[in-house]
This record gives sequence, structure tokens and C-alpha cells, in this order.
Amino acid sequence: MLITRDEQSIIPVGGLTQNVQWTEKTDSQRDAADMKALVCIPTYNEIENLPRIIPEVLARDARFSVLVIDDNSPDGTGNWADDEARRNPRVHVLHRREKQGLGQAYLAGFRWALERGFDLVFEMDADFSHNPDYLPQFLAAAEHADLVIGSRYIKGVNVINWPMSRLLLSYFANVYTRVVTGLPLRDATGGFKCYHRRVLESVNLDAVRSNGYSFQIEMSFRAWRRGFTLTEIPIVFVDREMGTSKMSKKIVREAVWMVWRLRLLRLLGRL
Ligand SMILES: Nc1nc2c(ncn2[C@@H]2O[C@H](COP(=O)(O)OP(=O)(O)OP(=O)(O)O)[C@@H](O)[C@H]2O)c(=O)[nH]1
Ligand SMILES: [Mg+2]
Repeated sequence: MLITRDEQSIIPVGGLTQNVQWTEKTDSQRDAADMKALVCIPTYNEIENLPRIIPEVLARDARFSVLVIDDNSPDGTGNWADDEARRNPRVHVLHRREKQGLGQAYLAGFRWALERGFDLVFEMDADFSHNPDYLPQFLAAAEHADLVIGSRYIKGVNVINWPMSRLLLSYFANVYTRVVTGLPLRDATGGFKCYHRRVLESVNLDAVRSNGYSFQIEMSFRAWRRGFTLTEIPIVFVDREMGTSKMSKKIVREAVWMVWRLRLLRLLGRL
């Protein structure tokens, strides 16, 4: 049982300081302190970024471990991750034979996390678009929500270094998603997220089809339909400075159709 000292209870009594009053933590506080959190980082050719981002993540909270999910990166990212995992027990690696897309990588990571008893499971890019400084805020928000989503569009537009064309695409993709699916999120395509394990246990991961940005939409939509609490916290998203982009027209096309599929499944009562 965890007990915390309540600083407020240090009260001077008769000229002496009495500081022996201890208060028990509430259930939610106790849970939060004991939680095991896994930050899943999918990688494809991120050798410039991965060695820098892992220590940044681990330094933010002692509860964090990292799972690198590498799709056989030709630049040796997976080999570097293996070496790091041998050096550091808080680092783990999942290898997949070939590049199969972001969504499939995350699903493999979620299953890995559930099998090993993690309470909180994060999604995070390797390329520093997702600033590790926000991680403690996710932990705090996760005390009151089942799924926490980093949002670029809560207070205006918080994206740095994207060309206008990409910004407009992302912004209107979110408006479109909201209108078609009804999902009440400002940023449904963002990939900086924290799931409670109960969400991943409840969502039928085998039924999740999408892989690109629509993977983010589909996971949040399924969680929302299952009645979980979703909350967005504001983040500033910075475009990658190192490494190469994996963004493609195929990813956009997939998202355009996926939202209609979700709407249909909802109408049929299947979600
Ligand atoms: N394992 C795996 N990781 C991937 C795959 N595609 C992308 N990633 C990783 O997923 C994260 C997000 O991909 P990005 O390429 O940064 O996608 P983006 O942020 O939309 O686009 P850019 O930042 O412009 O490249 C990065 O850590 C990538 O290395 C994939 O097929 N498999
Ligand atoms: Mg990126």
C-alpha cells in the first residue's frame, strides 16, 4: 500500500513542528503512481532520430518504457535498437519482416503491451514532431480520460514548418472526418496518443483495417463508440527536420474512404 505525506499537514503545534500526519492516497492517485507505461515508437529509416528520442522519452518519467516497432529499416534502425535494448532494460524492440504501414505496426505494439501488463500505451512518432516534453501532461490527463489525444487544432493551428498545402489538407481532413463520422475531435488524424489498456482490450483490434492517418481516426472512433472518454490536450506539432517522409497519396485516399466505412458500420449498428 502506498502512503503519501500531505505537506499541508505540517502544522506548528505549541512552538514545535508536527509533521507526522499521513494521508492515504485515493484509488486513482495510487493507480497513477504505480502504472506501467509503454511508449510505442514505430520506425522506418529513423537512424538520425531514434538514438536521440529514446533518452528524451525515458527521462520524462520513471514509469516509461519504450517499444520500437521496426519494419526492417534498410538504414539499420532496427539493429541500433537491438543494441540499445541490450544496454537498457527499459528499451524493447519488435521486428517485422517488411514495411507494412504504421497502423499494422501499432497494432503489433498494442498486442505486445497488453500481453506484458502495461497500463498505459502511448503512440509517438520518432521524428520529433511529437515533443517529449508533453509526455507528463498526457500522464496527468490520463488520470481522467480513457484516451488522451494530442491536438494541433484546439487553439487555432499549432503546426510549425509544414507547407500550406499540407496544412490545409490536414485541417480540412479533420473537418471532413468530423462531419462524416460525428467523431467529436478537433484533431482526429494526429498520432500522439495515450490509451488506457481497457480501451485496447475492448476494441476489436483484429477488425481494425486502416493503416495511414485513417488508423488514428478508426482507433479513436471505435473507442468513442464503445463509450470511452476521449480528451484532447493542446500540442504544437513540428515537422520533421531529419530523415525522410513516408507520407503518400495512398494514405490520403485510404482516409477519404475509411470515414465512410466507419459511418456505415455505425449506421448498421456494428460499431
Ligand atoms: N514500423 C513502421 N513505422 C512507420 C511506417 N511508416 C511510417 N512509420 C513511422 O511512423 C512515424 C510517423 O511517420 P512519418 O513518416 O513521420 O509520417 P508523417 O509525420 O505523417 O510525415 P513526415 O513527418 O513528413 O515524414 C515515424 O516514426 C515513422 O518512422 C511503417 O510502414 N512501418
Ligand atoms: Mg513525421
